[in-house]
Parts: sequence; C-alpha cells; structure tokens
Amino acid sequence: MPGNKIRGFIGVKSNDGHDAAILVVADIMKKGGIEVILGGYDLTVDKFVRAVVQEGVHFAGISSYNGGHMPFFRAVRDELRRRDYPFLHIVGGGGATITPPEIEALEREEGIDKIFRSGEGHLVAPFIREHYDFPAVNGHPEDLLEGVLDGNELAISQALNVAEEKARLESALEKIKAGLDWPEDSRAAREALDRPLEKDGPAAKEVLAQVRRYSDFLSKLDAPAGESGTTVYGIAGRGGAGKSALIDELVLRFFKDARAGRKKCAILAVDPSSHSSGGALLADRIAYMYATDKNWVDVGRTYVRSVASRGHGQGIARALPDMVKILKAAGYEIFVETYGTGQPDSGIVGLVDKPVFVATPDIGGAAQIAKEEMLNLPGATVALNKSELPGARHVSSLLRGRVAEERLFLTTAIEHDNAGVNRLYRFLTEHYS
Ligand code: B12
Ligand SMILES: Nc1nc2c(ncn2[C@@H]2O[C@H](COP(=O)(O)OP(=O)(O)O)[C@@H](O)[C@H]2O)c(=O)[nH]1
Ligand SMILES: [Mg+2]
Repeated sequence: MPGNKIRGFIGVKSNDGHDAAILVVADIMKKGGIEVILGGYDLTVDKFVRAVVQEGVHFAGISSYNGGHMPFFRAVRDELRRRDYPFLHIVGGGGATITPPEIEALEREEGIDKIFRSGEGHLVAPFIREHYDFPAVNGHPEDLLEGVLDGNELAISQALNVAEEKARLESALEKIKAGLDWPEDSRAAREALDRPLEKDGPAAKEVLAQVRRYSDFLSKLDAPAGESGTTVYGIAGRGGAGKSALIDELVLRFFKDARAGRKKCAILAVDPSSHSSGGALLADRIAYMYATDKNWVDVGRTYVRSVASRGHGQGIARALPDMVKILKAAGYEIFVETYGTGQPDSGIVGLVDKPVFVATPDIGGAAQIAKEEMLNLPGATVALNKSELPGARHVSSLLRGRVAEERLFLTTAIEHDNAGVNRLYRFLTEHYS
C-alpha cells in the first residue's frame, strides 16, 4: 500500500496571542510533506477539540507561551478521549516557557507524545513522519453509515477521511498503471517502492481492493437525483479576493435568517498542495471567524473541513465530489471554497448548485475579464468584492458587459452588515421558504 498522507491541526492555547511560532512550525510541517491546518490563537479547549474532530487529523499540535500549559495539554487530551476521538496524539511547544521537568512530566502521559524545545524545529517533521504514518480511517467504513446519516461529527469526519483516502489510492493506482512511482515520502511508500510496482502485482491488487471497499461504502450515501434537499454553494476566485471572508459573512447571515430554520451549514475549503513536498498549509479555517465561534453562530450546526488539492487542478480536490455527497447525506447546506490561482477554477461548476465568482477591482482590463472561465458561463453570478477600493466602478462597468445586472453584486466582505453582501445572500437563498 502507498504510505499514508499525514494531517495535523495546530493552534495556540486560550489566553495566549503568541501565534508567530505556529506559523513557523506550520511552514516546517508543510515543507516536511505534512498537511497542516492552521488554527488561530486564544483557542479554548472546546474550539480546539472541535477543530481536531472536524478535520479528522492524525495529530493535534498545541503552542503555549503564556503559562497554563500543563492543564491545557491535559484538558485537550481528556476532551479528545471523552469524544472518542480515535487518534490521541498531541505534540507541542512553547520555547523555554515549558520547563524541562514539565516536558518530562507531560511526555510521560498518555496521548501527549512530544514537546519540542527551542532549537528543535528541525526535529518536528521527522518525528511526525516517523510516528504518525498510519491510516486516517479507523475501523470499517460500513460502521460509519448510521452515524453519518444521524449527523454525528465523528462519523462524518471519518467518512470524509474515507473519501480522501479513496481519491488518494485511485491516484496511486493510476500511477502504478502508468508505470510511475507514487510521490509520497513516507516509510511505507519507500518500502513499497523497493518492490516492483507491476500493474497486476500484489501492491496494486491491495490498493484496488481498498478502493473498492471505500467505493462500496460511499455508494451507500448516494441520494436519488433531486432528493437531497440541501443546497451547495460554490465560491471561486483568485487567492486573496475575499472568498473566505465572504463565506463567513454568508454563514453569519444564514444563522440570523429565520427562513433557514434549524438547517446546518458546512464549509469545504480547498487550498493547494505543495508540488515539491506534497505537504500543504491549510489556512482557510482561521478566516472563518464567525462560522467557528460559538459567540456568533450555533457551532453545533456548523462543520468546517479543510481540504488539500493534492495535485488536482481547477481549484478543487479529487475527493471533493464524495466529500460533498457525505455532507449532503448528513443534511448540511454546503459552501465550497476553491483555491484560486488565477487559473480558471471552474472545476466546481458541475459540483455545486449555485456557483459564485469573486472578482476584485484589480482583476485587470477587458481582456483579463474575457479570460475568466466562470464569467463566460451562462447565468454566472459574480461578487465584485473589495468594492470600496478605487477602480471598482470601472471594473463593474466592464463586468456588466458579461454578467446580467441582477447577478452582479458589489460587496465589501470586511464591512459589517454590508448591503451588497446582504443582497447576495438574499439572491442565493431566495429558495428558502
Ligand atoms: C515574539 C514574542 C512576542 C510577540 C508575539 C508575536 C506573535 N504574534 O506571536 C509579542 C511582542 C506580540 C509578544 C507579546 C507578549 N509577550 Co511575548 N514573547 C515573544 C518571544 C520573544 C518569542 C516567542 C516566539 O514566537 N518564538 C519563536 C518560536 C518559533 O521559537 P521557539 O519559541 O523556540 O519554539 C520552538 C519550539 O518550542 C517549538 N514549538 C513552539 N510552538 C510549537 C507548536 C507545535 C505544534 C510544535 C510541534 C512545536 C512548537 O517549535 C519551535 C522550533 O524552533 C518570547 C521569548 C522567547 N524568546 O521565547 C516572548 C514571551 C513568550 N512573551 C512573554 C510575554 C510576557 C508577553 C506579553 C504578556 C508581554 C506584555 N506584557 O505585553 C505579551 C502577551 C501577548 C499575548 N496576547 O499573548 C513572556 C512569557 C513569560 C511567561 N510565560 O512566563 C516571554 C517568554 C518573554 C519573557 N521572557 O518575558 N511576545
Ligand atoms: N479591503 C477589503 N479587504 C477585504 C475584503 N474582503 C476581504 N478582504 C481582505 O482580503 C484578504 C483576503 O481575504 P480572504 O477571505 O482570505 O481571501 P481568499 O483567499 O479569497 O479566501 C484578507 O486580509 C481580508 O480581510 C473587502 O471587501 N475589502
Ligand atoms: Mg480563503
């Protein structure tokens, strides 16, 4: 079998704003081939553990500089255990603010694997690759079915891991068939590569059997056409256009909207993988300020999952259709955020019910606009975000040449209660009764 893709979530403990270190550590992990989800600072135990569960990661990483680390590390571990999270693996650091005797005490405890000291940054990625190279799916996928349909977050999280694993193994299989190596740098992969990868050899057969098991499970979640009853919104556009900010604002309105009733809301956020390392820095979750905060929304009814593109083009990931299917089966309204690279990220068009292209005033002239794939689709919906910036009037007049007036929205996602965002929300959700 190809080696496992390792995912982690890292963040800073509550009452602590020292978030520079996790950025450094996240970069180290990404360069080390690990997919790392960046949490923010001042995370409560509940927010931290919710992120770990929803993201379905192999390990949790805690950074702490302001003291209080002993109870915090333990509380995260205890809460993960209480929620039956299958992977109890915590790492962390805090420079010299965690003393050597404290490190020894913590590392002796179950679930707290390693605290890195100052100057040990180079040990982080090798430690993770050596210790957490295990499958992201725990147990039999069939056992997840009931939990997914019941909306159980742990079952959904494991099912999303099944979708990612299936996609990864399918890619591996295609590579074997084409006579190529698989690209992952892990112990198992290296061992596997010592054997010849014939397309009908034992390694390929093993992968194929696993893909079939995963496909069988996922096919049980197929809803008859038109019967899912939930809506999938796709938000595409270049990096920095304000897609995450806009989604967060839309989710906030969703929770203020009486028409939405008790509906639940999920976000699938795709970010690119590194071509050189295979790792990824998934930083959208941190931008969903409202959607992940119990002071703003009912976090029991939001689900945020970060997805690495793993080399798939068009702004999405290969696993995305299955991931959408799982969240639909669990009854969520879904927002999909693509990773914009300036390339057309039209990959979401066939996947979502309501695609929105997010443009900005610096999009360029008429020729650049003409090249944007999504603007050329019939019935395109466009948010011209950052519309308070100079150039917005000019760009909006250029866009009016391509997009129907009633489908063009001038938004400022960083403004509270922005009128353009309000109009976009009403337009997208006009079918809510
Ligand atoms: C930078 C810094 C700041 C910056 C923070 C910027 C930011 N956005 O993060 C600023 C100036 C804003 C700041 C503010 C404060 N700071 Co300050 N700050 C530091 C400083 C100088 C460096 C910390 C750092 O980022 N190091 C860089 C990292 C990459 O290196 P490292 O710490 O060696 O980490 C290694 C390992 O531990 C490990 N690691 C770390 N985290 C993680 C996580 C995971 C998952 C893993 C795997 C590994 C890992 O990886 C690294 C590998 O090289 C430390 C002093 C020091 N030298 O440590 C004080 C320090 C942490 N700050 C301190 C204090 C008191 C404060 C303030 C309260 C000051 C004040 N009175 O206003 C505020 C509080 C801010 C807040 N809201 O929490 C004290 C804490 C004292 C204590 N705990 O008893 C320190 C120790 C300084 C001191 N000696 O007094 N601070
Ligand atoms: N000036 C301005 N900045 C915005 C607006 N919307 C988002 N931003 C900022 O643009 C940056 C990128 O936003 P983000 O939502 O992460 O973009 P994404 O990469 O498309 O998801 C952030 O610093 C936002 O605060 C806006 O309407 N006006
Ligand atoms: Mg984003």
